[in-house]
Amino acid sequence: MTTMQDLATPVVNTWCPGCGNFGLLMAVKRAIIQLGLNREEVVAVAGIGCHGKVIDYIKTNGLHVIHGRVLPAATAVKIANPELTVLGFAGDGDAYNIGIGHLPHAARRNIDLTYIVHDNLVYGLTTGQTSPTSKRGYRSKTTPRGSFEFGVNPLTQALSADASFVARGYAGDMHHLTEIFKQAIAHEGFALVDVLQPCVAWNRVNTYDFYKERVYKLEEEGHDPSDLDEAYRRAGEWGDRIPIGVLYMAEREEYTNSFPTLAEGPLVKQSIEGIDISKLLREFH
Ligand SMILES: Cc1ncc(C[n+]2csc(CCOP(=O)(O)OP(=O)(O)O)c2C)c(N)n1
Ligand code: SF4
Ligand SMILES: [Mg+2]
Repeated sequence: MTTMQDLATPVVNTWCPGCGNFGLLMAVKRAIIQLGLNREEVVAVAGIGCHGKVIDYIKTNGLHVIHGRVLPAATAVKIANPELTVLGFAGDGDAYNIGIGHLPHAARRNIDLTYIVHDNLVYGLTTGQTSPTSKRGYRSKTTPRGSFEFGVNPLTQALSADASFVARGYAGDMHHLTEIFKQAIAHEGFALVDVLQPCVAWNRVNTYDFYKERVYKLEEEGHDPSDLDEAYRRAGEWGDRIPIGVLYMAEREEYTNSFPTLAEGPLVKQSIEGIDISKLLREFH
């Protein structure tokens, strides 16, 4: 049985006091423990940004990749060994700017990954620039007169890419977020969990107070996650009311289950005896 102690690391945490990442991290740990996962069988893949430090603070396998490339790296890990639980951690800049091209492909493949986006609606690590999810009118050092672009809506993006699991969580409600993570990890296929994660250092608009007044739980309003039309409608809500919970969930064939090379088991367990890779290696000389 995995415990909180097992998942602790000796690394000093450098997130700002009060950062929403703390609630998110705790919810991930609780989900791993409550699902009975072994830390040796979990791989956390993280991008570059404040969010990326998450893998320093959780004792599972960890892979810190370049900005925007969480999904390709996580996909490779899952293909190499589908027996692993693969969690991708990205920022809103990471996932929806430089990395957005990977989202529809992971979604249409329905590869069994849980993609957790720390959505603070700002570039945190690089000191507060406007991000792709920043709302129109958002003022920062890169948009001092207010952004005149409309923000990306991650939920409608994922729905239109045929993602089989789409959810939004809130880092200020750790218990609720834990339940969402548990469902996302248990879901056999690609799962996006966009997490509203207050950045107390730079984002003075989307604060804990802002969300406290607005978030409501989908399940408390009888939302049916199998209803795609309704999922789209709820995904469009932002303003006085912001939904959190599972918007959409569907059963669909998972990618590695139909991957021909994996029919004989995970690649890492297949014998490479008698396979000549010298020609391939020469290409890298
Ligand atoms: C290819 C590349 N482009 C740009 C950067 C610079 N950079 C580092 S983190 C970052 C954005 C961070 O914002 P986000 O992804 O939202 O993460 P947060 O810090 O908010 O968690 C950028 C642009 C980089 N490291 N690599
Ligand atoms: S800059 Fe923002 S996102 Fe980064 S650690 Fe500080 S509060 Fe958190
Ligand atoms: Mg960010």
